[in-house]
Amino acid sequence: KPVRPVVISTWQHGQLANAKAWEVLSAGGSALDAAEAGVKVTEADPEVHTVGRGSYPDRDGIITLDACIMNSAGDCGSVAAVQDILHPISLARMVMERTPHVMIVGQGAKDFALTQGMELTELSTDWSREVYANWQTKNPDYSPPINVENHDTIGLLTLDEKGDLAGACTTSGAGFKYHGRVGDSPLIGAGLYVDNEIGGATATGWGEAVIRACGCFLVVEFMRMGHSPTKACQLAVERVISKNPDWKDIQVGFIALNKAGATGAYCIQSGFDYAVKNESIDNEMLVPEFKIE
Ligand code: SD4
Repeated sequence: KPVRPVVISTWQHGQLANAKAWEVLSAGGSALDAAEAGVKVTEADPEVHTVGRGSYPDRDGIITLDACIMNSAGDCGSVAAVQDILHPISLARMVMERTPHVMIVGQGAKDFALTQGMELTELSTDWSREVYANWQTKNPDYSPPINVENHDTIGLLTLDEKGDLAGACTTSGAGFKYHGRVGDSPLIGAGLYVDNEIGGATATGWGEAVIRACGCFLVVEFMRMGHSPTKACQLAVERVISKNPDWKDIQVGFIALNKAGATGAYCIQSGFDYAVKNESIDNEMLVPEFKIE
């Protein structure tokens, strides 16, 4: 009998992404198509300043994007530090489906996009130019911003009516990062991981801390050991904490979805929320448990 579909995604912008993903799932679409369609909404929205067009630039004033995608067969595709591409998630899917590779970065990713018929898009907006000008005057000596507001990735996980799982993750990364810096979000196992036998997980927050712990792979492995999605996210956050002495100054959050359709999340500190849409939760914002106030 058909499985009840589920969509879960990070932050407030997850609601619009979930609505789109749900449309795809309700029409019998695949988890993969739903995940891609969902996060494309966020990528195209210039009001979301941490994903796609109209994002925070890097410290050279350039918007560079990271994204990855994974399907139920365990295939994955990823792009990092890519410029002038409106939908890095679709480009990541093309890497997965049309090349023998998993990850293509920088100029190579942009060149590949052009060969696949994608067009270049101006990603800067008046807002992103202004925020950069302000940042330059206030930060003559650069130091990376540690916490929260300027890095709200969208990670989205789907379960379709066939019972297959998929996930997508896309971001402009940490605001005012070094040019060429790559975070966790396009790294399979760090910012996203899906194992169709077990479940999927995706991350948000300070990517360097997530990478050190192989965060999302770890969440899935904890689910494999029998833990609930919430408990698995908690255990992974505890691992992140143990590997990052500065953990009190950073945010890291995980969300997870298991094969049975159960969802959960956990984060280091308050301030993170996520959106769930399934047969009983109508795209509500939920607040995970966290380690410290
Ligand atoms: C990064 N993890 O590039 C991303 C940013 C993010 O919520 O998730 N923000 O480090």
